[in-house]
Amino acid sequence: MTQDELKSAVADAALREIEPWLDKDTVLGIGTGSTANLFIDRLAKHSGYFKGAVASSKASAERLERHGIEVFPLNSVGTVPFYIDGADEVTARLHMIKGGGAALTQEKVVAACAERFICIADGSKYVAQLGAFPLPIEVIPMARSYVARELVKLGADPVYREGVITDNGNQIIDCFDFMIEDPLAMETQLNNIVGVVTNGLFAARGADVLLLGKEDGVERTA
Ligand code: ABF
Repeated sequence: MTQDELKSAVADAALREIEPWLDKDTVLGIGTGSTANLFIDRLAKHSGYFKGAVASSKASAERLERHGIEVFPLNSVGTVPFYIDGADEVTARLHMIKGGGAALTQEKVVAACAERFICIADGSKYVAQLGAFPLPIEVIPMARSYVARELVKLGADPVYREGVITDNGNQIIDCFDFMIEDPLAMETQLNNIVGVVTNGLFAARGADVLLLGKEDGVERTA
């Protein structure tokens, strides 16, 4: 199976997971990236069965709207029953690195407002330890150099993601060579650096359900 076929399989599985809970008042939290896009495309076929969505990026909001799915501001919705999104890396404890697509802050906010976070990922994203994928950090632009120096002190090799401006008008630093032994502790430590808006570790609020696409089918962990 190709990586795209594995992503399609988990998008289908996520739809099956939430289908019984959809009703005319349901507003879903929707993530960003190629796996989330496949889920959005499937969701479009069920658009009469739920109210709409909150999106974690402009790109996802546009894709939802193109499918005729109404997009609501998070502030008007409060909480969402499900947040469905991909990951760059995920562990057996359902901790993740996210933000390869630079949407980590809004992803973390919508995830925080979700009763259940369903992570959908192809098998290549499954790791024993987080960190081979460079950890993204969203920073306020004027703090970029300061934050980078602090990241070096923590053992990372920070690289400015040139040319990328987030939906919030900020910049991204990617931390290379930064294997993470304790994701919970590191998430807090990174949040404590002044100028950091969000870091891409999702451990304090990890996923509740992982749907992992493998050659022999979709593996569900909860
Ligand atoms: C989002 O999409 C991100 O947090 C992560 O960076 C990415 C996963 O990418 P893809 O689904 O394209 O593999 O969920």
